[in-house]
Amino acid sequence: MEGSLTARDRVGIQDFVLLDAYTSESAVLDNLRKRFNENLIYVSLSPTQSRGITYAAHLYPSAVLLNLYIALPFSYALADNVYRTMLTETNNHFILISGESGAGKTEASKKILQFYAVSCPSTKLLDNVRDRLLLSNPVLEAFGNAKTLKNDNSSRFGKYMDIQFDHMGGAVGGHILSYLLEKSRVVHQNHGERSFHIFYQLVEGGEEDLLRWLGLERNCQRYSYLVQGECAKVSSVNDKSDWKTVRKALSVIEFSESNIESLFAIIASVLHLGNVTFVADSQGYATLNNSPEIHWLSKLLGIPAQVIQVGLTHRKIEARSEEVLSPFTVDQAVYAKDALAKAIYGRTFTWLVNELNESLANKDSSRKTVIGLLDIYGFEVFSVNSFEQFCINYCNEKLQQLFIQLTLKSEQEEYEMEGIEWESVPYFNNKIICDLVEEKFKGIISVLDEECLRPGEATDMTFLEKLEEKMGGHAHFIKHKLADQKTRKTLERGDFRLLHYAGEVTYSVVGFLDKNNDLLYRNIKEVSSKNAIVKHCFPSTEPDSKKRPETVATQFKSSLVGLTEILMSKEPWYVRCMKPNEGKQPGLFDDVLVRHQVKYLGLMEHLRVRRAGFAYRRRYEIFLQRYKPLCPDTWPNWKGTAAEGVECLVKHLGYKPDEYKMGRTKIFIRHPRTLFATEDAFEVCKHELATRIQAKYKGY
Ligand code: AD9
Ligand code: MG
Repeated sequence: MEGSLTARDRVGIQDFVLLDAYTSESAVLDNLRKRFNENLIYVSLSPTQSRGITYAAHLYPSAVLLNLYIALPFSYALADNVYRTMLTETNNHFILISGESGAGKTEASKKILQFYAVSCPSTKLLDNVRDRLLLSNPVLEAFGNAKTLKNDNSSRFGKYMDIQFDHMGGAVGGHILSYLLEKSRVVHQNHGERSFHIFYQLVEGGEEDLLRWLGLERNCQRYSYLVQGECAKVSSVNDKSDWKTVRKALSVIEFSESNIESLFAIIASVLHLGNVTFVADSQGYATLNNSPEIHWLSKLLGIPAQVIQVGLTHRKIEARSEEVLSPFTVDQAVYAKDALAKAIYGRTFTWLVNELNESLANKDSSRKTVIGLLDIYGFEVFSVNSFEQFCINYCNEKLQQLFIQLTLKSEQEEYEMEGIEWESVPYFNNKIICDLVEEKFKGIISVLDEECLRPGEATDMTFLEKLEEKMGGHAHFIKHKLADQKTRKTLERGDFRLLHYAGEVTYSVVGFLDKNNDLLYRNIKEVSSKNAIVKHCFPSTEPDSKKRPETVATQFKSSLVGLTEILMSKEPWYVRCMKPNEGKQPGLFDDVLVRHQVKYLGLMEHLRVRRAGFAYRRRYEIFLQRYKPLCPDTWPNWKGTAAEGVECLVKHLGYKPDEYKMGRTKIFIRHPRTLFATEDAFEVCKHELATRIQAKYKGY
């Protein structure tokens, strides 16, 4: 009966640590369902009840926020927590937002950024920074997000953004790092997917004059690169109004009009390039009719038509120190054209990020603290998965590994190191999968790179054969022949399957070598352009142009190592996003899907560690320094060791033996309420002291 239900029965509880049956997966799931049904779709994993979340942050610098489509106030609460901790402890933090594609990471990261923009101190100068920080988002989303089958606004690049604060807490600058943009989307989209938003925005929303100048028609169907997925229109996306937002944002960010012009010229030229077609001459070589596209390409890229024509149909090779032109077949020409489109777009994206960074840069050299926000593409599984999904899912493995290291592993290791008695909680460590992908000389990336070194001989299939030979026995690698035994699902020839932490994914090797090599023919690279951005992106002499460039996967691997280093130097916070259902349906809680996520996120294990562990720990020296005024024996100058001082202090404060443990260098306090009481007493003591001082100096 509804009436007899307690509030707790109905709405569940917000803090998992306080859940009675916290070790039972069903109880956890039940709680999530209740929260979801009541639209209270946020749960936390930190002891926040007695004081509200703000205070809890102080106790738990590594608080985790779980989110089934994060509710607004709670992402603000987390942001506030991090901010206050940063100010009191004057150290750097990061918020890692993870979850599979469509789970709400980007939405959460936008809310957090908005919070900082709105709630930080305001001056004319700071407002300017705030606007730029906020407006960098629609620009990056326009160029880096696209509709996929999982999400109408799916991030197709990884983004790490530092927000810099001065000592007063004002947001004074920012810096963005971007990770591996899915360039292949420019030339190909699967059915039901789109290319990057900006193309549709320009065609749908671009002003008449602009379109005329760019030689574009207001009709996406006219552009071969926009209709591969047969869904140029998306009901949840308004390209026209998004165009206006982007246009305005570019001005506020102070892109010069000439840069904006060059930028749109590039977007348009990619569309024209997509419409270029080749016909075979009598010898089977590719020729170009003097099509209107070449005229527009020449105008927009600032390159003579003749150079474009030859560049698209020939390859420049060196023969006996002489350069000769070797003609392409039609297939080769199409390949070179697509490679050029991807390169132009990819390099322009990098240029764009650099420009945004210029605009967000804080020129003042005084010391700043930062909060980093990481919003990256989520784990994804489609019916056909290729090199792109391989990279994206590898990245998600790395982030899960970081989470494990910073929470489950380090927490338990700390108890061990400090000599605290502890019954260890077993958990699945996905390091084994990270190694399978990235290990030097042995991992999948190494095998792929090796094959890329054998042009002419190696093919996607020889790559697969090598993988099967080397990885065949690995517990997380399923090869063709063993597929039936290991997962009871057959595997096509040409596929391999990885058992990722978040589920199994079958990859088709088609295109792996090509995409990893990412070759661009020299004569295309070396043209000299009048378009300022193209000129900047394709300098006439590329650094080390003779040296073999690093492959895409290896570059990505190094950039992830760099990212891990950045994150490891900061205090971690997490938002773990969960998807309530696969169908983007409001209000539908899919038990099986949520249970799966609860499992692979390691929520149960994390809960066990948290619940059995200690909410608060501090080095003896710091603890003693702060609270010594509360005990006459330690105040003002304690003579013994810090550990003895703390022991004396907590005895005086009446801590019960099971409420705390003394480690080698730190005190561990089990429940936050114990510390809250101490902190309350400290506040009273401070107040009394201030009153006494005031009274004493009243007459002066
Ligand atoms: V991907 O890995 O970039 O493909 P995200 O970033 O995890 O993915 P995103 O934030 O883009 O997902 O959210 C996907 C969609 O879910 C949004 O476009 C919204 O329609 C929906 N969503 C996400 N968060 C919320 C929310 N707090 N409230 C309501 C939400 N809807
Ligand atoms: Mg996203």
